Amino acid sequence: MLNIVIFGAPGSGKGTQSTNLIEKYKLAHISTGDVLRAEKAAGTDLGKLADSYMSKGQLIPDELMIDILASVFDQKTKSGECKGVIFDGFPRTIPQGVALNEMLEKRGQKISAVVSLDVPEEELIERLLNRGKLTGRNDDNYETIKARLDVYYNQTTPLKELYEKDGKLYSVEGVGSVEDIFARISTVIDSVN
Ligand code: B4P
Repeated sequence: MLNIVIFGAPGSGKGTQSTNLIEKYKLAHISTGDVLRAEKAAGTDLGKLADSYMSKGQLIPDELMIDILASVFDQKTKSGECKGVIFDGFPRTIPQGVALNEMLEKRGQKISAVVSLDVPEEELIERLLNRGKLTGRNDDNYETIKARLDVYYNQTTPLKELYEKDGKLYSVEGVGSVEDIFARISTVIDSVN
């Protein structure tokens, strides 16, 4: 199984690139952000709780996210038709990274590659402000974007060291056209596939 983690700051293009990657490589898409937004839209208790963190640019507590992960993974891979999974927005903390490794190990699998999209902060802010204008997403406003970036630098980037040590980290320039970036990521995936 091809298990790809797509890694990067908010607005780095994780969701955008995942949409194309799942088509090309026949992967299931696990976007924890999408899972939480769907819960919010359905008005569930989890959705209400998640929104109270997301609207402030904070992460949902690890225990909750880790619980959700295994059930979403099993549900998305049960048909047996997909050739692997793209993890979009998970892991975001070291405990989530450890939990992902353990979950895959239990199922006789491992991470194939971690693709990190590098985008300068000014561009991230511009992209997210634009998306906020287009979609009205309540975490795409300047104050919340700044909080999300702080969370990314403090809680998420330490994962890079972990994956670098494992020899799994591939940094990709995340600026340019969506197609060019897709081609760069494809080169990485082809090299581990
Ligand atoms: P996510 O839904 O994961 O959202 P994101 O990181 O903000 O955005 P993403 O990176 O997918 O967006 P994209 O660049 O594709 O998380 C939202 C929130 O959910 C988090 O803040 C947190 O509260 C919570 N959450 C999620 N997972 C969690 C976890 N594991 N643990 C705890 N909490 C969790 O797109 C951004 C914009 O850029 C788009 O408008 C796009 O069109 C544009 N764009 C993309 N590529 C471009 C390019 N090449 N050039 C120009 N624009 C581009």
